[in-house]
Amino acid sequence: LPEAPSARPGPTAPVLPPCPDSPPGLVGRLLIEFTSPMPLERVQRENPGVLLGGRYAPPDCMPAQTVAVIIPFRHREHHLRYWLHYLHPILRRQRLRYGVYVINQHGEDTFNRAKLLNVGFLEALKEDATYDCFIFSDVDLVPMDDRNLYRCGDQPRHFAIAMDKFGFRLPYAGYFGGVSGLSKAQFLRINGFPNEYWGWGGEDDDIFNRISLTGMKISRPDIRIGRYRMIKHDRDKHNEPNPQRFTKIQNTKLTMKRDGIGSVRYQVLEVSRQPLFTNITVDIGRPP
Ligand code: UDH
Repeated sequence: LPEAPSARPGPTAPVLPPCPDSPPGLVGRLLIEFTSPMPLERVQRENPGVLLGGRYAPPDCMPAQTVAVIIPFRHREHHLRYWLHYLHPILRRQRLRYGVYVINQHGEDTFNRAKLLNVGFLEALKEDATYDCFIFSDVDLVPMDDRNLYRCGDQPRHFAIAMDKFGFRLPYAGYFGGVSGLSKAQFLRINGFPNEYWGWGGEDDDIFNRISLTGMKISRPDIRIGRYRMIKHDRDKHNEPNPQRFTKIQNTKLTMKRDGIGSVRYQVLEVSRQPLFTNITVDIGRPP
């Protein structure tokens, strides 16, 4: 493979000042809609500063973190185009150094969101060992306010706290779904995410349990800032609600030691650097 374009300055590049803590040039509340056609060529034209593979670094300052955005994926090309259209400009205004990784589950066996996110963590680090913040985002969720900063803090962060489909409220206190972020150290501390949740539901609650059981607390933005639009869609094929999820989330304390980033098994079938994202197609197996 050719070497990935580096988002870091080379040895001759001038030393940049650190990026400011509150990025100037944010616009606040955004108008988000999913009705205009969104060809990929248009999104590419709008984002000339994004490097091959979906990498970006601010030209004028040095961010404190390097952020890998990980998207679990299968058959949602239409959603991905909207996500790229809205998120690249937002992340750029937030002055982030970042890369976008679409982790595409190969085949038609049951979907496994959390396992794909584990794969994303490992594969992003293989590409760039300097990633120290991981944002895990569903492909159909777009923030409605660019003050919802996609970066990591001293506690795991939940970003998608006020989705339109839940009436712009947190559906329950322990909800950790949709878009979340953990530093590398926080992710490793909880042994990553569970690999054994096949089908829809429960994996986000298991992650919440892992965080609580290791003594960490969830950090969240202001409810007025953490608003999201979800692209409406029907239930996907091969991602039926998992009937085991209710019993499984009772057992996180027992399972988290053996099931996680330390035990994930998969086979990468293809890594392809697209203009606005890196696509990683992976065989993650099937439920036992
Ligand atoms: N995902 C895919 N492909 C799939 C399944 C899931 O890409 O086949 C990814 C995608 O990033 C998605 C995320 O996993 O945003 C979460 O899956 P989901 O969107 O199915 O979960 P959500 O809770 O929706 O958002 C549940 C089904 C809602 C049906 C409502 C019908 N009105």
